[in-house]
Amino acid sequence: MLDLFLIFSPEIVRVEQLLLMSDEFFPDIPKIEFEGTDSKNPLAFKHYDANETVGGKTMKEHLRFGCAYWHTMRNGLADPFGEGTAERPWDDGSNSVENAQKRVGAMFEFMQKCGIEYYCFHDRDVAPELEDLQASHDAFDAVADELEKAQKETGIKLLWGTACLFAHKRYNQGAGTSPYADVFAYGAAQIKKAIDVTHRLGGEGYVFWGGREGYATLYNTDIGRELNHLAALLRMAVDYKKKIGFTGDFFIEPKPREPSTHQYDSDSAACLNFLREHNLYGELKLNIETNHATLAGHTMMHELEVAMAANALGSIDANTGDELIGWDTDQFPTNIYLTTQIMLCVLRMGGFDKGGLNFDAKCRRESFTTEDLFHAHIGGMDAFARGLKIAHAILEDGRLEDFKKQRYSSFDSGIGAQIENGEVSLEDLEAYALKNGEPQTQSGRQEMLENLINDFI
Ligand code: XUL
Ligand code: CO
Repeated sequence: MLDLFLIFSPEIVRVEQLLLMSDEFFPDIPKIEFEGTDSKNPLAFKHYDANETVGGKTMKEHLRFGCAYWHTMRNGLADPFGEGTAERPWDDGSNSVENAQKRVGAMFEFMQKCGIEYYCFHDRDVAPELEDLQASHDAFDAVADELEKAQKETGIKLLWGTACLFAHKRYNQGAGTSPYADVFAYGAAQIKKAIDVTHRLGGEGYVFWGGREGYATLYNTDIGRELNHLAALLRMAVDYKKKIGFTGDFFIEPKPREPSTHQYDSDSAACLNFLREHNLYGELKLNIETNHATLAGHTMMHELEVAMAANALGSIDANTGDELIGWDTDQFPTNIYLTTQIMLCVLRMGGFDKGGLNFDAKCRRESFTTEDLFHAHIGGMDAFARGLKIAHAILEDGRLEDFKKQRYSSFDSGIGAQIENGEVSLEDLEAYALKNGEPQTQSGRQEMLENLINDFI
């Protein structure tokens, strides 16, 4: 179900009576404060206290929340069966640079009021695509001037930028994997410009998500050639990054399908294999999104653990999907088990370096007011604050990690250590097994460990 295709043609409902001659875009909403668990105020944090310390770091340092420009500013909340419903009074619905520049004010006021310190964008969410590439580049620069000013005024930083290589009709058969070399070149030009602007704005990272880097039918597709092209594009981007001295991280974002029938970066394992095969391992880390994991038939924890095992977890697109609907619903994360599992991974990794928790999430079509944007982000931030505290408590307690360590302890010494160190052959192990007799195993204690997690929730 093509959700994203609608994101970039927002049908913003104009509510004329709400148009205010004021600098404030959200005049009725105060700055969101932490009020604690006794508070009944829906516009307050109950758990997220930015400066509260958890295990030697403040919550905001641990969580590094990011706000997605495309959902917060550009998503009209249309669905495949109906037009957009979102009330965004500041938006005149036009494709003008002035309208794009005005949105910057709304975005930054929103983030300031929520206490969100990072944001993420696609080139085409912040600035319009105009009649030709040069005009689009110029529009992007003009909006970047506003973004730069707003960043300076507020201290809000860019978590990552990216290029939208999936919405325009030229990318109908892909960008880096398009069978048309001129489309490949156009996509490369857009990436170059988006890296330039991300660099200029001090971005911590840059994301590659290829919604159309895959196929709809194999009858017309040369997979080997397409993958080589995609790798060539990423290699050029890596070279360019080094050339201009951009020190942010590059992230690749797995998703199995939607809008493509099959997307090459389908899950963590496929991305890692692709990076290794094309000598790009180490140059790009992974940006893992919960709803994409679900679509891939994995849990979020699975995707994170696979990335972490390869030392390649970079950042997280924090959202969730509706298990019944079955497409990328990009909902705000409110499930405490989910946020606990995510934060267990993040803490065990030693925290984010340049990544963060970007809310790649939108309000439901039914939740069309500007106030709903606040409820949605407050809920996500509180859910992650709880996940952080719970995960920290579980790790402090130590029983979960000790159990896992103990489970593998036969590899810490003796024959196990020799196996891990590559010191034994099949013949050696045959001799060992003949002598050793039938091996013993112990319970995996899944239910006990699930109960242990519940004790902390
Ligand atoms: C699409 C998606 C994208 C990427 C950036 O499902 O997640 O918004 O995060 O292109
Ligand atoms: Co995403």
